[in-house]
Amino acid sequence: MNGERSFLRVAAVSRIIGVALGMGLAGLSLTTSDAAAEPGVTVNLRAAAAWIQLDGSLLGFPEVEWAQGGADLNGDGDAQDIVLHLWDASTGGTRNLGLAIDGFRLQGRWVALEVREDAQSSSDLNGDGDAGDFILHVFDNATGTIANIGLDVAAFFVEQQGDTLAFPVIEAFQGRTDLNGDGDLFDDVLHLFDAATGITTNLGVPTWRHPDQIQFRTNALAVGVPEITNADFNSDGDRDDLVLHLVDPDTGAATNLGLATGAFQLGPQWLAFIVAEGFQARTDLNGMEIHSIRFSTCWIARRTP
Ligand SMILES: [Ca+2]
Ligand SMILES: [Ca+2]
Ligand SMILES: [Ca+2]
Ligand SMILES: [Ca+2]
Repeated sequence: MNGERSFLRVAAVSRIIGVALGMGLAGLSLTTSDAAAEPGVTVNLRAAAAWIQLDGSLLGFPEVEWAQGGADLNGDGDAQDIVLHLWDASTGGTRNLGLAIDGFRLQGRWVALEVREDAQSSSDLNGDGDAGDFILHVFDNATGTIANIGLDVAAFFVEQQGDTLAFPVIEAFQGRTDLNGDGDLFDDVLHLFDAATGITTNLGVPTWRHPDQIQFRTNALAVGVPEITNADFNSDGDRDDLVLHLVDPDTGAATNLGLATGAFQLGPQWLAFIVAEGFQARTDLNGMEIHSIRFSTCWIARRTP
């Protein structure tokens, strides 16, 4: 399971920030000065960072304890953790969140971070009786407070729209709980967290932990739903497909488009996606009768206002 998590983490990190995991373990040395972030001045944060993500003026970087003089940055008595720090270029201040993480995502006011139970004093942060989970926390950069959401989530797949965060919760790690009610424990199930109210909602829609398979825009979520642990959503006689669904974040209602897709993009006005004939009942969708999974047909739909 850790191998799976590591693979997903590397893929997601590369996508989000374009920096390979592990780069900078010997120290972040971008700079010539310790001065504040004035125009034309580079600043050395003097922190060994595992990777970085910048959103606006806020820079997030997990600091590596063993590469930072053996400092115990999360106060758990060892120097084996990577601990999330935030640096605000508008103030020059660095904040140590004091939590050992596996991933994080900066999006505006809210910072989603995935705290490792085993690296955080072996604490059971989701209350499921073990200390092997990676638990979603949300930091409020406006107030400086942090909330434990108590759910096992891969933070790299958190999407945000305003104050609402959308993410998959992993059944197998969340107390082995069947979160979509289909009788198995194999699913990653879409949830929402309203950071303004603190309310979590289980939408019951299975998702796939892969880049861009959850996309969140105003009043809509586009989700690639895997058939393999669920049902034949595109009615082509197999359960090998990833089938595009649209979910209303307000009501939780899911609309199955009944089409196999791997690539899609949800914008403010349009939904564009690719349908592979080979995954769609080997149907000729462009009048050329090739039925390829490699050469696919492009589709676009206008969203309702
Ligand atoms: Ca430590
Ligand atoms: Ca636990
Ligand atoms: Ca299930
Ligand atoms: Ca199918």
